[in-house]
Amino acid sequence: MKHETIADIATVGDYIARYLADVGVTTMFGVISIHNMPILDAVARQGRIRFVPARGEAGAMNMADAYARVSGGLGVCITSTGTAAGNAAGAQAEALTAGSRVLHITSQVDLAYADRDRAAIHDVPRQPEMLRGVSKAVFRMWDANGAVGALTAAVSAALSAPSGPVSLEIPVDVQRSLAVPQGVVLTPEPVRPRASDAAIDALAKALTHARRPLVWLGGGARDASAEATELMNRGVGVVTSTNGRGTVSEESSANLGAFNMGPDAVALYESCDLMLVVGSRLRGNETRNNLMPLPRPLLQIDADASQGGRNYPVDLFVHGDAADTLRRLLDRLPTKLDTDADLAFDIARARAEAEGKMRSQLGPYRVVADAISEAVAAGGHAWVRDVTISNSTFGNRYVRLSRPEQGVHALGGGIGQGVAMGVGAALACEGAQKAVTLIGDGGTMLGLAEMISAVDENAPLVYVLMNDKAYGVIQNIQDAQYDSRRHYSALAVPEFNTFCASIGMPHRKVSVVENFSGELDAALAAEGPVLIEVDMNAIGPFGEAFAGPPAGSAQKEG
Ligand SMILES: Cc1ncc(C[n+]2csc(CCOP(=O)(O)OP(=O)(O)O)c2C)c(N)n1
Repeated sequence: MKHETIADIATVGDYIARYLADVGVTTMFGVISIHNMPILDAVARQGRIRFVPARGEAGAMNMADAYARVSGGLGVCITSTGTAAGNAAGAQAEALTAGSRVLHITSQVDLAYADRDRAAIHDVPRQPEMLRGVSKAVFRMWDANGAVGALTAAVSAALSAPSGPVSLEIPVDVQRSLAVPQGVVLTPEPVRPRASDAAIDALAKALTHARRPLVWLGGGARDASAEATELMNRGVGVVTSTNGRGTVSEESSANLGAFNMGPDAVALYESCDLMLVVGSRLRGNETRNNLMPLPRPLLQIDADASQGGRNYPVDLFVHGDAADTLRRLLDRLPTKLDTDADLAFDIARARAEAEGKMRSQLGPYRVVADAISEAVAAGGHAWVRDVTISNSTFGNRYVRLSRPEQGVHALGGGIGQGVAMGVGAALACEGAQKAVTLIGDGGTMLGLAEMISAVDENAPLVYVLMNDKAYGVIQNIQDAQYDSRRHYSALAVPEFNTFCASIGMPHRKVSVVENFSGELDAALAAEGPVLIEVDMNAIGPFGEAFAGPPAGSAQKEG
């Protein structure tokens, strides 16, 4: 086949830029370096992809991750060799935890020096091993001939179920080498494991016998919104993990959402006679370290066969893609299951009771929770959260989501990722949508520089900064378990009004909680990023101190 764009596609770097644009990448994030310039120079010359220069690789990776979650497509992050790839590793651990469709393009020293500890600049001799720990898969592009294969393998692996971040090392001399004709670029079709008919027959049989069945949707079910919603409409109750939120709209009365572990949930589970877990790890911090009793029989669908029964013994494990398996299950079920007509009501009541208790725990901050909840529902905004008390209490469950793509949070519990996640989420927002991004002052220190990226990109984004001038949750744990010895937990932070002024980001301060709603409306109406600082020391404490679960049990984001 004629290599029609040979004038533009002189090097492998040019080919990589073209390949990414051809498979639909419109935005990518990273930090430029001598080791990735053949690719980034081509990206700029070709002008088909918006490159977002982050201030650090951790931020770039968080942006790509959040972009992938909100867009439902591929998030691309590009870093340099060694330290730079390492800088992205913490953020990539989060992408791995969440199963995000991220392509991490990193580089390598010249091939003759790679893996040999020859002290080339930027070299880390065991880089693939470092990447392996935080990647679903790791590939290397060895030469120009293999460019199409390496890119296809990496993109396909990132998108295929179970999805996850994939690292692709491209030695810098390979990037610079002459491209060879590779023909037209075709977008790789994600590979999805197909469950056997016998397994789906067994699922159908169990469900038709249940009177009070529940489905528990995890992050692996995010692509199965239509199927899960149809299952609910046929009479199955819904509960989700935090990462599975919005797979079924949380406005539905038969959806308990992520109020999945409190006493009201436990009482509901006791009254149910089947649970079907779809694409969920049943994480320790959402199941009392797997000790919370769940309804029996317990059935599980997962695209990762090795997850079968890992955290709870199951009565039936089905290895398959969530959407495909649920679709074929629906084909076998009657249009209305013979289930208890009170189930939806009982779920709605359990949710209302859990919400009521949570609102009283919030004290004055229920005003903040309500205003955000209303704004996110009205605007269909992305709801991005760092690890802060306000997220552990209301952000993770109370602010209602109607689509899974709205929800972005640090699932693995690492602080400091919210600032950059807000940027990536904002750049994936469409129309009038914005990324409403909840952050704490402590966590913000890790990602502060990416606020400048937000300004540079004019990202449609509202930061809600809960400023208590402390690692609040750590202090609460110190009060509850360490006789109030508050070591290392009151760190100085900038004056945010002057900081914001210096970077050109509008700043609004809320010292009287009743003003929050008006400030949020104004920030949402503005163009580009705005920071609302909630002065928690002026407003006062929560109704109840949040100190995570009791010592010795699974930690909840502490
Ligand atoms: C990367 C990382 N380092 C340390 C921790 C431990 N940790 C959990 S919460 C927290 C404090 C967060 O403070 P802030 O952002 O101010 O939120 P607040 O607790 O005050 O609501 C720390 C240090 C963590 N979860 N992740």
